[in-house]
Amino acid sequence: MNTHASPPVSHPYLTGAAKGHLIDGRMVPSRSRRTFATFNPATGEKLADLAEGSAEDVEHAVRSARQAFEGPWKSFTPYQRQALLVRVHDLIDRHFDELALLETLDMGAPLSRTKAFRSFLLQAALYYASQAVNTAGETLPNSLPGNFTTMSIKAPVGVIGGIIPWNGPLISQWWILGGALATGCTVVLKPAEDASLSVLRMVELLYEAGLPEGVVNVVTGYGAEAGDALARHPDVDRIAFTGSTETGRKIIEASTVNIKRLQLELGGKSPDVVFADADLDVAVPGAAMAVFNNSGQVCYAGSRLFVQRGIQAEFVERLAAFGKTLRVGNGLDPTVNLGPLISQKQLDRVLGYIDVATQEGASLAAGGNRLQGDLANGYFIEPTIFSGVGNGMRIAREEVFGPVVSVIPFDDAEDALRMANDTIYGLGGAVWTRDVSTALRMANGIKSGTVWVNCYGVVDPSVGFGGIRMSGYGNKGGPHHVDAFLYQKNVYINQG
Ligand code: TXE
Repeated sequence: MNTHASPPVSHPYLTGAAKGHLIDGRMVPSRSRRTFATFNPATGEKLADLAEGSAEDVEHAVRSARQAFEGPWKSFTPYQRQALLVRVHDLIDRHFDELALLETLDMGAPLSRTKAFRSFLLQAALYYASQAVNTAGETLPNSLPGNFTTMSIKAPVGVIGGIIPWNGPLISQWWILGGALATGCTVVLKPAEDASLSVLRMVELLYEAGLPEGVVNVVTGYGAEAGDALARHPDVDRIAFTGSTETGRKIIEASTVNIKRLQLELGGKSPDVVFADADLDVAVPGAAMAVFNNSGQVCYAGSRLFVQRGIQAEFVERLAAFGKTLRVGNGLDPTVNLGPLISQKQLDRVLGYIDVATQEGASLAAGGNRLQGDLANGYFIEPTIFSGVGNGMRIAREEVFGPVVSVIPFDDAEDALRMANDTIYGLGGAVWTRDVSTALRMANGIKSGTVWVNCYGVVDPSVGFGGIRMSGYGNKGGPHHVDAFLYQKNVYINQG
């Protein structure tokens, strides 16, 4: 199951002086000159030093974004923004292997996973290019006395603050960049301190494609300082955030300074429901990868696996057998399926939950250990399966964010729905069945922003996804997503 191949790699980011923030189209050091290191979670080795952002750097970046918004970017026509996004598409295509390599080194996801993002990113760039010329307002009827023409026009909301998590920055940043570039907004991105490299590189490519200076800026650094300063900044009009529910709450509080618009995608504890009539040849690997993908570091991971009682024993056995086929190791090896967790902090968190589950009486059916030997310097955990879990146990209620699945038995659709919805979250969810009415009943009944039927985790930029309840609000992707970067201005024209 383990592999530790670590081929030598080189990239300009991995040598030389500390990388700066990207402000006004240029790499600049922190005003404080402070730096921090970013590490490879597969080996524990330092990859690069990055500029540590403070409120002063955020101020600099927001000023640059505001000037660009009011300046050269304002005169870009929709066609010019569309053409720019098409050029960005071509550059992503050309540089994809490099972007994927940086992502794998920085946050550990195996190349086998990051490379699969190629088509997603290319589609996203073209999808948002199509949206650049698709932001029409409306003429509206009115019953006013006299001769009035009334209409709504759509205007860009202004400067967007994008706070990005570490579990997939290559894609995450596009939920912000795409909408902003399509609509004429400008951006300050604050990538996660654990994984900033692919964000810096992507934004360099935007400038190579001809983006005017200051339209997209990146301030690297820690959440409590740089992230908080961005969320609090009075000249930022909207925050797009993906991360923990706890930080989401802080961002809501900080945003009250100037009543910012918000899109928040937070934690989850998504239900994945397998009925006895499901095609198990599809459902077993599907349900396994619903939670093991990216070593469980996925917001909509199907971490509560409800299995109909009659097939539970067989299902757990097959799940464990499938888990054994997964290769865990350094993601530079193209045959690896699962990489490390991002950090010691996340490793401690996941191991802590494994202990709690055992203490609460769940049965460990597979895994449960940190990998040792050649992989001991990285943060690797075996794919872990708990069976006999109760929906009230902490392992079934709190987001683990690791390759840990809780198998919970259910009797019928009503029972499954009751437990599926007994959570504070509402991000993803799935049903595996051959019966159309069962599928529809669950799709209608599961309270979450997305429900998958006989599949898990597929996301298309033109459809998108988002959460409800404590998983946040606002869509990422789809036409309504682009709308969130625009505000509606109602115009009344008195024609006398
Ligand atoms: O998240 P944080 P962490 C969940 C997951 C994980 C847990 C903790 O359960 O185990 O969160 O991860 C920035 N103001 N998710 O600690 O802190 C931070 O720098 C402004 C789910 O990494 O939410 C980073 O850029 N920004 C998730 C981003 O917020 C702040 C993805 C996310 O970090 C800030 C990641 C502040 N006060 C974690 N504090 C998902 N939904 O996919 C931190 N940040």
